[in-house]
Amino acid sequence: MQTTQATHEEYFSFLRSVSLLHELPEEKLSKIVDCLEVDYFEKGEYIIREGEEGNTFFIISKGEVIVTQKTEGLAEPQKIKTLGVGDYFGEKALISEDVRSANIICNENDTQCLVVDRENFNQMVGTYEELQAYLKDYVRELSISDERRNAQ
Ligand code: WNU
Repeated sequence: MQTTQATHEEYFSFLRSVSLLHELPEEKLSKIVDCLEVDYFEKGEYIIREGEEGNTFFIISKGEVIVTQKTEGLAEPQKIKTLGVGDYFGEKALISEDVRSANIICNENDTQCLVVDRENFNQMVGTYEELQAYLKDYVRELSISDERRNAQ
């Protein structure tokens, strides 16, 4: 997407407020804004489906989503958390080079996500060691909590 100056600044200052990206230099953040897509979702829509391949990372800029996951012995995927503005998701499939490990379902009409593709995600994370280490640790913790929960 080609962002106009006004929206560029809007997304730039929003990304600045996302704790994960706080330490990134301005120039880098500005590049991320240049290569973002903005996606809109309605309540009940699946943004990510467990088991599917995925190549994108999402940051919630408006609204709310829920995270659900298949659990051994239970017919319905179980709700594991709610995410809101400034939260992000979809990093695990990119970092572990695996399929999506949970469902992400829109929980509020007019939810907006900023979407970064794999190539730009790798550039954002790959050149920033601390960010990479932080996300890798986080992803490792997610796998552990999946096991505890008997996720399938
Ligand atoms: C969880 N287990 C699994 C969340 C978001 C970002 C961070 C937690 Cl750094 P994906 C499905 C996405 C997955 C994660 C997200 O769902 N997720 C979880 C869990 O307990 N995934 N397996 N909690 S919210 C969250 C930490 O982003 O990435 O690409 O797609 O597998």
